[in-house]
Amino acid sequence: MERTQRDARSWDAVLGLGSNMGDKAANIEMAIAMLGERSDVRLVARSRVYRTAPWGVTDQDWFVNACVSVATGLPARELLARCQEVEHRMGRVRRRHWGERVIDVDILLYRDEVIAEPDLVVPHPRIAERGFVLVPLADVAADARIAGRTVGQLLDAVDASDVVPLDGA
Ligand code: PH2
Ligand code: MG
Ligand code: MG
Repeated sequence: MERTQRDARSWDAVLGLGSNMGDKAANIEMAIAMLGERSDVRLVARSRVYRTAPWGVTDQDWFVNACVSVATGLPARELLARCQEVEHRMGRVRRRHWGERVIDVDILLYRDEVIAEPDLVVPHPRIAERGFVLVPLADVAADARIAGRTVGQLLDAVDASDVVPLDGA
């Protein structure tokens, strides 16, 4: 995880993580550790960890959000299975759409591929609307392009005032 975001091609995918139940920050750390457990997914860089206001369904507790970039030879679908395995092992229970969860691991970007399948849409379809995704994503992949605009440009266009580093940095 020593490399930084300087070289966008240092990663194959960027994953978004979120938690708003239990020890949220510890859940994010555990998920990151689990994602890097096997040698076929290597952590390249990680974002800061943010406290974020709930988006979409607002009658729920605040979230902790972060991103990691990974190098992997796994196809996107196998990487998705790995993300879901981490969610399952951490005891994720599906309650309501956009609702509370112990951990959520989403594929935000997979190389420069566009994937549109019923259960896998990459780039993640709502990145451009979500400060809680764009702020950590900009930490690891500010120059990545989504539909012709860079992550940094997308971030400039949203109000991210409710996305605050947990460590106060
Ligand atoms: N995830 C959602 C819905 N709303 N809000 C925040 N702040 N963070 C999330 O990770 C999040 C959310 C559905 O995936
Ligand atoms: Mg998800
Ligand atoms: Mg999500």
